[in-house]
Amino acid sequence: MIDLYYWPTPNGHKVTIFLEEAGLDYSVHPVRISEGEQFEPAFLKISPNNKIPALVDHEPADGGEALAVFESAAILEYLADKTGCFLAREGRLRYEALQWLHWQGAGLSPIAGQNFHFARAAEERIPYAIDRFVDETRRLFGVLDHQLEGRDWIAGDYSIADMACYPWILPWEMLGQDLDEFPALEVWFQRMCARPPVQRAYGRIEDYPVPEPMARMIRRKVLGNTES
Ligand SMILES: N[C@@H](CCC(=O)N[C@@H](CS)C(=O)NCC(=O)O)C(=O)O
Repeated sequence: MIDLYYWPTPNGHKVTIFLEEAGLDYSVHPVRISEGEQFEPAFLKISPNNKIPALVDHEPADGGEALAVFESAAILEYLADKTGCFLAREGRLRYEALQWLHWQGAGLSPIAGQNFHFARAAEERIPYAIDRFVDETRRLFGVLDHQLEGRDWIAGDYSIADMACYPWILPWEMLGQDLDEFPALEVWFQRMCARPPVQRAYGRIEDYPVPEPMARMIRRKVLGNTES
């Protein structure tokens, strides 16, 4: 059994997508990050950087004691290696997927996160910061669009690279972007939205107090709810 420490944010969705795709048994432990639960000592033992997602695997592949893993990219790599799914075990395709996994971990996710913060969450409006992160998000969307030209998935077969990038492409309007400018990215995005495990992962939002603009957007784009 896997214990997942989670809140329905883009970094949280990356892991529920994998768990749903692989059909693994998991139990969700909500960490209310807006209420400071990520700073509780018990959680810090699992995730010392005070962030979700994190997991504890009670049946690790080496048969040893329960194993805790934090950082969404590390979790995806761990689960892929454990199950043998969604990441080549060796060879070039493994490194192709890993480079895009790390590209999103070092670039797309933190830049999009800062974009979201300065454009939508910060109390003070700082045009320089907003412009910087919106422009850099646009550049990164362009890089991924270019990679997807002539490909169904980011790196060979469907992989943890796709699962990791998707949650930060999904809120493109909130990030000041227009997917019409990125045709290959848009087609890939629709391909991701159509996957039932992705829809199951995002269906979890109904059990959480996800703020309305975000919840409406997820219902419309992923869950196919035309009324919201
Ligand atoms: N690099 C980390 C980022 C995780 C992250 O930023 N998590 C946010 C939610 S999306 C969080 O837990 N924030 C709480 C805090 O910073 O105190 C990962 O990919 O797992």
